[in-house]
Amino acid sequence: MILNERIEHKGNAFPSKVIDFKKDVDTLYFHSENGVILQMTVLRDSMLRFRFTTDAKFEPDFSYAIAKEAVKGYNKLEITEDIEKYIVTTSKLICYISKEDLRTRIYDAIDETLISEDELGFHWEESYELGGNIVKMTKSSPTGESFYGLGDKPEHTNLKGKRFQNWATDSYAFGRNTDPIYKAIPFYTAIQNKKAYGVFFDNSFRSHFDFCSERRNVTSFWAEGGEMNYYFIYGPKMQDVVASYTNLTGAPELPPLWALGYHQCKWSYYPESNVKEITQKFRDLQIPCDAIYLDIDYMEGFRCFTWSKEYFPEPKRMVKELADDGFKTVVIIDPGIKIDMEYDVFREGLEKDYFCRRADGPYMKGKVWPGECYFPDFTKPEVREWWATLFQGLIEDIGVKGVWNDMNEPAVMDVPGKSFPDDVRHDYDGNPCSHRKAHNIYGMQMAKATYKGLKKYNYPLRPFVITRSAYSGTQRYTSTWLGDNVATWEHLWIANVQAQRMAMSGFSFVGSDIGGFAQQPNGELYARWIQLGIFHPFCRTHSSGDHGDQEPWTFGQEITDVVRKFIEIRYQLLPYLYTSFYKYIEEGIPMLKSLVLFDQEDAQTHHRTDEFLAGEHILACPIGEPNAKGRRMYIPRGNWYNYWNHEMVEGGREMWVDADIDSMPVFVKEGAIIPKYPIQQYVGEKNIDQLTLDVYYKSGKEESSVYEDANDGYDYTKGRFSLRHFTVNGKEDKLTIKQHKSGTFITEYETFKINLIGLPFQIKTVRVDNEDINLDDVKVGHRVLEITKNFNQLEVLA
Ligand code: MIG
Repeated sequence: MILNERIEHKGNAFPSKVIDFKKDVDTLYFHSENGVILQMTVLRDSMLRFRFTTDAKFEPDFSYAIAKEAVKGYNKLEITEDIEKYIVTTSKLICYISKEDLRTRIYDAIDETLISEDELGFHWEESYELGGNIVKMTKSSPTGESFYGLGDKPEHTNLKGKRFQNWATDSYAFGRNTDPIYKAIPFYTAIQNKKAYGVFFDNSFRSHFDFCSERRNVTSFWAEGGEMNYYFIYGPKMQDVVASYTNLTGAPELPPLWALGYHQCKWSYYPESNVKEITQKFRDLQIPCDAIYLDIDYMEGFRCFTWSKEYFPEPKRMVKELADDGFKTVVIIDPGIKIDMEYDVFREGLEKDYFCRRADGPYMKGKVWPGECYFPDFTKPEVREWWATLFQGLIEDIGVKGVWNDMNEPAVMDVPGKSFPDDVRHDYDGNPCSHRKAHNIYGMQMAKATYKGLKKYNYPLRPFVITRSAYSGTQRYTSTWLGDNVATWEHLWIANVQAQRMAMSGFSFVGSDIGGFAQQPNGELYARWIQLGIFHPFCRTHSSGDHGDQEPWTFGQEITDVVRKFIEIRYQLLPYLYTSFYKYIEEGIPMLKSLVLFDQEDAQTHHRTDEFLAGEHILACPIGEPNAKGRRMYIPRGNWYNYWNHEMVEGGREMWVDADIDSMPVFVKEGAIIPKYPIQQYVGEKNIDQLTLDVYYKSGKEESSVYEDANDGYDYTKGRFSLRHFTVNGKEDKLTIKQHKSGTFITEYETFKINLIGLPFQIKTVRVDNEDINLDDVKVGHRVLEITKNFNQLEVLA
């Protein structure tokens, strides 16, 4: 095969000629003369893992990212060779491995187009000071290739032409060019010739990605230690790449339904009377809300797992009273444990030797909110078990329903690097290492330990955890927010792209601090941000509180009404959001889809940032500037109904959409069925005695589903759920809705209220399961029917 002439780079070493090849079931080993081994595993027909060592031997294979349940198995694995290369063929991919230098080329097995090709390929630089290698990979990138993903980068959706690094960093008031910030998710998807593939570089050291920034036609990624260890994931659909990555790194369990409600937070609501005042105001003003947060001031001197006697003298009573009013209490827990011999958590951690140590033995001492602290080594299983037990008081006894993990990058105040020094030691689940390797997974392991605690003490109900820092795979344990943003219009844009990017990075349960954390928004900005926020899987207002109030009623009557209207829409859409969560955990389908993810074939979508799909069928686009009466936006291909006036628009073009302050551009895909609940002030306030189905007529077919269960608990894992699958099929004079239900959960409502939107004819006949029924019995309005929920087939005829 003809590969680019190898360029010798100063200081870099390269694999030499292959001298040996072995196969062990799904794994192939290619040994080169100079001690490099490429271990290539065929995980699936469309997923290959590449792992290199330069020392003739591999270290134990250990990763925090990979899910135990990840699907493995392929239909075809064939290995052949010719003079210059080995050829590995699966049913989806053909991979060439050069005998000269281990460079690879990957082709689509079906149409044999080239998908990805090593440029310099794997190479490395020895790191004498620190030991090990800086491991590097470069791949050729044809003009026209686009790049997406990489977690929380506050940047344009398309990463082409830019360079990033992954090193979890506390980033108060970060901006559009700040990199890195809180999360480290070394996974990207590329689209080339309308075909998508992904690369997951599973290396927890500080890593770097260069998307044609240094050299125009080269993409590279490297890490400051560890192994060159990456997964190549083929689509060709971007959604399939993301779904495979999500399967590989794991999906969460279903959250309790209330967690998809609206949450109110501030640093800080205290004392108790202030908390009560806030929650009461929600009920008085009839603004739905499910969760109230307590920030660090609820503790006694910022000691985790304690309560301020002054501000919260009787937490159990308070939490219960809040719960009686429909509010779930969520409390913050930071990693820093105050050095204080009178403090039992500290004493126990010290006695049991659970805190991180410096290389030469002393404890890792750092200043955070409580003052000087030690920090648990969450990378040690025993420490995670211990941490989990600490939640008994908060959860089992006091009745707290959710825990918020902050500062877990980990953040340390007033020190260079704002975190632990590199020499700090970690157990890394029995693979002892320095902080260089453990830094990026520290927050993840803290969130995991917290999740374990909640799962244990909240059982049989579901845990709810929210974390600030994360590595790939963290989505298995927790939701996340996007850190300390700012109350500016630019940050509204950032929140939008960050949330989309997180979703396409396998982490859907995400939301921003609505209104901005630092500074105070004006009413207009707050309202526009709420409009965006109701479409994010996690929907919470949070602010630092230093700059004034930030509650739905802070900005006067007009804004309060707008905010209420949109939060009410979120509550109506709960079954829709819940269904998209279900699809996310079952199939890995991201809950938010950037347009490129929705329709990669349309090159127009490759550079769009603002428009996105929430779930399968709703297209939304926030208003991103003041005084707007609407905006221009790109409507993706297909026909869409304007959510507000039901006018149909044809997509594949940019257009102006009206949206005064009380509105926002929202469209529904034709053929969709959008399920709705009545407005509730909190989840469970009402019995759902009717499910509304908004049916958007389409000439042709479209599928929708509605997932429901007991809204909490684990019975759903034993089949106690209700999954309705609907197929809408529209003709000129007839609309058919087929329903197929699976699962053993019996939803409590008796009827569906069916709104037939865009129906192009007058209803003359209604047929349920092949029987004509009396129109007067089912017609409750112009194009509104009330039908028993048990129908298999509903036909509406002209
Ligand atoms: O140093 O707990 O991102 O959400 O309100 C600041 C106080 C610590 C940072 C979090 C923010 C939280 C705040 N915390």
